[in-house]
Amino acid sequence: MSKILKPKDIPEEEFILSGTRACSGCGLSLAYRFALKALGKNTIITVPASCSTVLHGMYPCAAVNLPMLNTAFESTGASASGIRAALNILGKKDITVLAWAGDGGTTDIGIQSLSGAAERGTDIIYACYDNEAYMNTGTQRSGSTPFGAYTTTTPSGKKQRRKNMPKIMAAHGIPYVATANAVYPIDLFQKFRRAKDEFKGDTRYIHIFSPCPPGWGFEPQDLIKIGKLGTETGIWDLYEIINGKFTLNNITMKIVQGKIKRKPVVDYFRAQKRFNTLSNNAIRRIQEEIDKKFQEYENSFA
Ligand SMILES: Cc1ncc(C[n+]2csc(CCOP(=O)(O)OP(=O)(O)O)c2C)c(N)n1
Ligand code: SF4
Ligand SMILES: [Mg+2]
Repeated sequence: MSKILKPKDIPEEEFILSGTRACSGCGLSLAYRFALKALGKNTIITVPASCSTVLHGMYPCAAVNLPMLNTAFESTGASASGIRAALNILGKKDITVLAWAGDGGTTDIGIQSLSGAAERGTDIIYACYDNEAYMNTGTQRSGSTPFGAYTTTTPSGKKQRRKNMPKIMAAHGIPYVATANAVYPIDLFQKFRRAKDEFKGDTRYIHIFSPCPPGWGFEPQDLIKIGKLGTETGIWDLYEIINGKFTLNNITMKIVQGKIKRKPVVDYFRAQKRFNTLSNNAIRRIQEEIDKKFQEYENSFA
């Protein structure tokens, strides 16, 4: 990534007002705050049914100080495409259209309209904040719930692997795909800025790791600790895919370069109640997979 920003480079202007209805310690709220700071006031947002609609509050009030359209669960890509088309007819090409959706709304029910928008190269930024389940409706499994996680529909732990949604989006040939982590807000800010300024005119996709205290089973004050463990253990990697070229960033790159020591995955799993049924054997197997992935990274980047 180009120049690394410092906290003083982040604008003070806020687009989320105080008093949202999100839970304490919500990763989604933190990510949203910094994404909107990066995009600025010339932005229209569209959001499907999700915790984000809860965060926004009930009509006629809204916790977000920008134009925002609620849309049906499956329709975020289509809704963003429609807003873009209307703005283009009005000659307002400088306005950014942000689609902001959860993992259920993105990897499951909304994947068709997102895929269509990306195939058309629609000029939007689509962000999936991934709390790894259907949280708004009480923690049901999604296509992005990781192996072994408890949800109300996987009471003994999910038996399947998650979808790799960023790679699915990269396969559409769009120019900018990135991952981010809510607890690294400067990295996240920089990726939204980059998407806005450097790749305008095409579909851009950012997938954000967004820890959720009630859904994952940790205390709200541990948001930053849990979020960091996700990346420090190699479970959630930070990368960009720019015009098809894959690059690691930030903590993940530092681990690969040997500047930071990678932590064992057991630290991440044992800090969350949702993994209570994950056996030690399963954790060992996941550790081996992560080690293998990092060996491949080292072969390419170290
Ligand atoms: C067609 C349809 N099916 C089901 C629902 C109920 N519903 C509303 S939000 C939601 C879960 C959303 O999960 P996700 O997209 O991951 O966002 P999160 O709540 O986790 O932020 C569901 C199932 C709906 N609104 N519309
Ligand atoms: S359930 Fe999780 S994602 Fe939803 S508002 Fe609460 S902390 Fe945030
Ligand atoms: Mg979710």
